[in-house]
This record gives sequence, C-alpha cells and structure tokens, in this order.
Amino acid sequence: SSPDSEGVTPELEKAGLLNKTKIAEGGRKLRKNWNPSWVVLVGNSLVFFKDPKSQNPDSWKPGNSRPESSVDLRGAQLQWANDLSSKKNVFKLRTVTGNEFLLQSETESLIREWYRTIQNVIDRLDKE
Ligand code: I3S
Repeated sequence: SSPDSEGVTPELEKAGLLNKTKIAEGGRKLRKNWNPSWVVLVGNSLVFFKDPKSQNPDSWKPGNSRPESSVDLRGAQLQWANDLSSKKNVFKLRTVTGNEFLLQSETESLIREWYRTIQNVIDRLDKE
C-alpha cells in the first residue's frame, strides 16, 4: 500500500515563490519586512518556508524541512490590497486571530491564481 493509504498526509494544493510581509500580529500593526517566501497551500493551511534550500515540492512533507510559520485559513479573509503597497499585484490575507500578511508577485497571472486557489479553500471551509 502507498505511504498515504490512510489519508494522513493532506492534499498539496499549490506551492511557489511569493514575496511576503507580515503587517499585523493579533491586530497590532507591524513594520513591513518584505522577503521571498516559499509558500505551500496544503489542506486548510498556508505554510511559509524561509530557507531557499527548502524550495522544492517535497518541502512541505512532515520532517522534510521546518516551516517559518503557518496560517490556518478557516475564517480567513482575502482582499486585493494595491493601496497598501507601492508594489503591484498585492493581496492581503487576514486570519481570524488578526494576523495580516501581504503576498505579492511581479507576475499578475501567478498572483491571480494564488488568490483564486486560496479563496476556494476559504470558501470550502466556510461551508463545513
Ligand atoms: O507601507 P510602508 O510603510 O511605506 O512600507 C514600506 C516600508 O516598510 C519600507 O521599509 P522601511 O520603512 O523600514 O524602510 C519597505 O522597504 C518598503 O518595501 C515598504 O513599502 P512597499 O510599498 O514596498 O510595501
């Protein structure tokens, strides 16, 4: 049988490199610090990896590398946020706990695809 025959490993929905900054923690505003981040959408979570060495499709698997942080998408909100940055193609992700992130790509099609995929997960969780 396959290693995941019991369904313990959640489905990998999407992974890629985006620019990321956290702008609020628990509702408290933070100073921006943009950095490239390897972003993985898996199950109900968006997982961020800092280490460039971990930028491969197996990175998200348990034990393969340590995530910088992880966001629970249940109840989260997405909105385009070009007003919050001088950069183009920016959206804001806000968690139920009041953590806020900006995610950005120079490639419009790529950031649109991320927005759509994350919104689909949020919508799916809203219906549960
Ligand atoms: O919204 P802000 O505060 O103008 O964001 C810029 C600053 O955070 C800036 O950092 P310092 O104020 O520490 O120098 C960043 O380097 C910029 O990238 C931020 O603006 P953008 O427009 O890139 O989100």
